[in-house]
Amino acid sequence: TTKLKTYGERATSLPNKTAQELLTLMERKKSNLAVALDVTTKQEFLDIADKVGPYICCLKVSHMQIPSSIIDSLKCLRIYLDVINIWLQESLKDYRRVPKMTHIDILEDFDQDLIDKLKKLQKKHDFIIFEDRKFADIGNTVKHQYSKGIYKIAEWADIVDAHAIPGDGIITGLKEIGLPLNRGLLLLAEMSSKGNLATGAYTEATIEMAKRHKDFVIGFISGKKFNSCDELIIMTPGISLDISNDDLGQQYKTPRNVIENGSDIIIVGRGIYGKGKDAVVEAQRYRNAGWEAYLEKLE
Ligand code: 5FU
Repeated sequence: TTKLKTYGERATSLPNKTAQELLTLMERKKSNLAVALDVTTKQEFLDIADKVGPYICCLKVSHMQIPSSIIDSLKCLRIYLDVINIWLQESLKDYRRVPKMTHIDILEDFDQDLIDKLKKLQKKHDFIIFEDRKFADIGNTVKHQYSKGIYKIAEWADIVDAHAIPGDGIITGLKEIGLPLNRGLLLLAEMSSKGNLATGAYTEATIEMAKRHKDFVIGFISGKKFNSCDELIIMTPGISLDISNDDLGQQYKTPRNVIENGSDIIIVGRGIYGKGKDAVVEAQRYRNAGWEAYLEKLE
């Protein structure tokens, strides 16, 4: 059997700059740990990011919380929209079904301070930022969701992810924005939650889609490596050293379980910052578990 390549050796096998940077910094920091920072206040977010920063290769952000000042503006906007809606209902009596679709994340206001501080922490600790946005719409819509609105995700997130369900257009749309900025995309080929539908033929079709966009798609969210594109990066959520599930369908495996199956990066959330946990102690524990499993695989 041929010897497995190290993260560093694989860095040059991918055309995408973010992928190269990620693999290189994993080797440099000796870490294949990503932290999923699902907390709801800015202070908590920045505190934990600073604490775990030295031990991680990637910080995963989940749809930033909206500050209360913006919620207030949104409430005003909603009243305004309601008025328009009543007017529309009146004027379009013949057309009974007035569409009420919103893309709230295309609104233009955001406190830039959090992003500025996050970028400073990124410089200080040297990690990649992954916004787990899970885009899932047509190319033209996701393009706007990626670059505009409150969050302007493309300006600060090195990596984002997308569902394959809309077809190739979702990648083409995101690519128009992301590629000129050297960003990378992950496709959700599998999910960790109980009863999820990303299996079998869906997973296979997702892999084929990734292969058609190797300049921009750097890998997958999945629990295992896929033989037909083993150079792509596999990031795996649903990781715990202590428990096997939560109350809402999450299913956990250990770092060793998934790295043996070809995962490159373990994504850990509540296992690190959950109730009663010391984030520094846990980040070190998961980082060691992930790195040891990787070294064993290389042998
Ligand atoms: F795509 C996926 C998935 O299939 N499972 C996940 O759990 C994403 N996730 C994310 O990983 C989820 O949204 C959380 O941000 C994180 C797991 O957090 P935990 O606290 O370690 O369960």
